[in-house]
Amino acid sequence: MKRFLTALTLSAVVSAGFAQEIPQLGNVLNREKTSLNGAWNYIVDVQEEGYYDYRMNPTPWGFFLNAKPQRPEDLIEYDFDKAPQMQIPSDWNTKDEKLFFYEGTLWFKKSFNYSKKANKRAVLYFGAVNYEAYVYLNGKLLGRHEGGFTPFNYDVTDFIKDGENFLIVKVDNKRKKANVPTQIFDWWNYGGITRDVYIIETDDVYIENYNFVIDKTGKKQIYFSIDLNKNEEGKAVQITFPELKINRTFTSNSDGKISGVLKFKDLTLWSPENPKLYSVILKLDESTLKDEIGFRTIETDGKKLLLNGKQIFLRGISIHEEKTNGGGRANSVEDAKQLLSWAKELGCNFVRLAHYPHNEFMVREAEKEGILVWSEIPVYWTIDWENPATLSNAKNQLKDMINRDKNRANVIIWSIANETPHGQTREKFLSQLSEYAKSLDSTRLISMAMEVTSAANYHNKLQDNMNKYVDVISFNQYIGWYRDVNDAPKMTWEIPYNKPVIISEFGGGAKYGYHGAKNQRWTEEFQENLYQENVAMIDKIDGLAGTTPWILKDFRSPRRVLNDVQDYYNRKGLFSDKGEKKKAFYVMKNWYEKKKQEYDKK
Ligand code: GCB
Repeated sequence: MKRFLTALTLSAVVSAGFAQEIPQLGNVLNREKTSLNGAWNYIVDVQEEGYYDYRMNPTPWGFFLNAKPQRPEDLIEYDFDKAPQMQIPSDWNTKDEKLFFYEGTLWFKKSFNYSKKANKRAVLYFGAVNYEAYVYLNGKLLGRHEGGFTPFNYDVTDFIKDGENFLIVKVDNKRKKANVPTQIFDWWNYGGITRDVYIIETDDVYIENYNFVIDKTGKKQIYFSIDLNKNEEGKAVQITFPELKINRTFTSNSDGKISGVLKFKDLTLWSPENPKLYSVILKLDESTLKDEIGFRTIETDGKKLLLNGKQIFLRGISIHEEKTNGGGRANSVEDAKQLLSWAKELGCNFVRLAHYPHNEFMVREAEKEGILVWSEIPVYWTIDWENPATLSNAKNQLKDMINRDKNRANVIIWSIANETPHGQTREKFLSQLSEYAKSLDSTRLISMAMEVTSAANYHNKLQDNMNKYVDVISFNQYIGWYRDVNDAPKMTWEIPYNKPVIISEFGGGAKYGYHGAKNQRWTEEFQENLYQENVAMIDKIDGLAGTTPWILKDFRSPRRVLNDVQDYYNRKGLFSDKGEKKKAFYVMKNWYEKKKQEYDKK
């Protein structure tokens, strides 16, 4: 028998226990916490039976209740405890072969024991869930989150119990026009709880986030700001940088904020050559929060890019967040180390983390290893420019990306889009994103991957009205792949803006181990020749400040269907998906060695 639902009971169920998502907590990795990673049960729910009744109305009897038959005659057509398990964090596509191409809904359940700590708050944190999540604790809805690559958290102090608890997450990665990214994109739509899940234990009043930045004018001082979770006046926060001999205490204003200046005698700036980080300890009441902070400046001077006041060339590579062997979402320190070690072998001092914010391990590991970062939101190709909900979603993802990584010295560029089609609605949308990014963080550079729109008579002119909204002009070009490689030597370039230029993509595909003539598509020789022609061509571009060729390694994409060659991999990697180096790797490596020598002499 189907159960019918009145409007009254539905609203009662949905609103019962609805907890607001709270502002993102910074520096989660160094907070006191309990991990909820590990085995979770999952149910594949193609028609969202666990959410909608047979009239497509949300049902109060959904899977989030984790119901069990109470009497022999009870009908309950699901049982999490009999459902298979999956290790979290992960993507379902590579964890269950039946789900390789699946895009839709899965329900995840984790039962766990918890002992409530006296006078502590409990904050439930997700590093990322792709794409949409409904989160329920002990049968009560905490909230809905949209966007697959940024963290979110709920205050669950009043929902979590001493003893047995169950957490249920409905995850849906169906493609939709209004989403960010939208329906089409050239990477695998890995679904699931793809990053870590924690319960963070905090005091009632805690440090929500903070920021430390060095003075650009060369004065020996650090500007800082600290946000408390509550608007409490007079809370004292002690800031200690032991190595810099800084130990000061400040008190919050009535908005629960503290800002000020810290003077120091001398410090070593963070740089790729010497990625110096300083320990900082923030103490509020009896709780301490530690971090490692680096200081550097990044600015432009006409077409020059200056790191710590000195001209730099960004020897970069684009990277997708995918594991190095067998694919799947990369989500651990080990994954980050592996990917970055390949970038270092190539001679890189810079990575473009395409096309969405990567996990925090990746950014922190790169910081430790002296690798600069371009971080991006998935405003990619044909976004639904006129939809206000799409804009606010993009803004949220931008805010969450910046809030998570604003203390990382290696992040120098926030990218707000990739290869978007020109037009007024796009300009309105992107200019708002750019202004928003600047309002959140005025210490970094803004860019976006643009395209060359006119290339008559081998003359490439970059014309994009968004030029005034970026600090660095970046563009993608595929001469040799989507256009004849023999055109490369004839090409001239005009970038009519007085700003540094990054070639944010160039490249072409090759299947590792496939050899032949240099005009034979998919051979390593074809790709090698393409790279030779490209580096010779782009070296002549006025104001060139860096490149991030496409891409470090072959990555999965549903758009790449050619059997025996692509097999659902985009083959533009310099490494194969298994980590074998293709011939083009050495072309790029040699060119980067040359560029390094050229800039070391400056
Ligand atoms: C691009 C996109 C990138 C694709 C690449 C390709 O311009 O930005 O996401 O994967 O081209 O391989 O065509």
